[in-house]
Amino acid sequence: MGEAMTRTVQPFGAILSSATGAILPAGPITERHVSDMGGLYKDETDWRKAIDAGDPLVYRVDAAPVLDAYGQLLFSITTIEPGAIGSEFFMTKGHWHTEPVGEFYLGLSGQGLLLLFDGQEHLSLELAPGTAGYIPPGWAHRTVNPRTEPFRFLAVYPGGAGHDYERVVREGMGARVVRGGTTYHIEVGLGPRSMTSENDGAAPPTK
Ligand code: M6P
Ligand code: ZN
Repeated sequence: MGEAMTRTVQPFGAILSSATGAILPAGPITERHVSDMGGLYKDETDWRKAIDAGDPLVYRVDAAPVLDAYGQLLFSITTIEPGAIGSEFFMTKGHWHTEPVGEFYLGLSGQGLLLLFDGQEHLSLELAPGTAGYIPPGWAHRTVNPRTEPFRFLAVYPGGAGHDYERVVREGMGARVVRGGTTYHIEVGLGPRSMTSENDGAAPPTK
């Protein structure tokens, strides 16, 4: 009685660096290289060439030391390096949550795009320092760096959210971000590798 909840994590303060992406105290760090992105890029030949050319780092996730359990709030900084595979910019794998829970992103440095896909409709939002993106339950999410400097953002999401990466490999994200114009072009299409060209750009950042 009285033991309202098991306290699995003590309260703590943290320092978040928008310059390096580090979180102190540090939790798990995940690095994804080109070779970790199988089945995700439009052009598999270019993807293999990039692996042969040194398999560079695409992004890194610095997580805070919070237990991934129901009731907790996980937070992390993702740093996406500048770069592209063929014409398609460096990006995260992207995932659906396996539980019906949302997520919150806040741009920290550089500028990037948040792609959202509910299985039918896709949306893209620009993220810049001070710009937030809200991801409702049921929307797959991927971030992309179409610029020439690293793109960093903070993510906050509930413990136990679960990450379904396979569905993104199977269904794609409804859109791809490729080189085009002065910055980028958004190619629209449902299948992971069946794309038709459409509109340029995305919603402008709210400054
Ligand atoms: C954000 C969050 C994390 C995610 C990371 C990289 O930090 O959404 O949950 O792991 O981005 O994205 P992905 O897991 O799709 O590779
Ligand atoms: Zn997520």
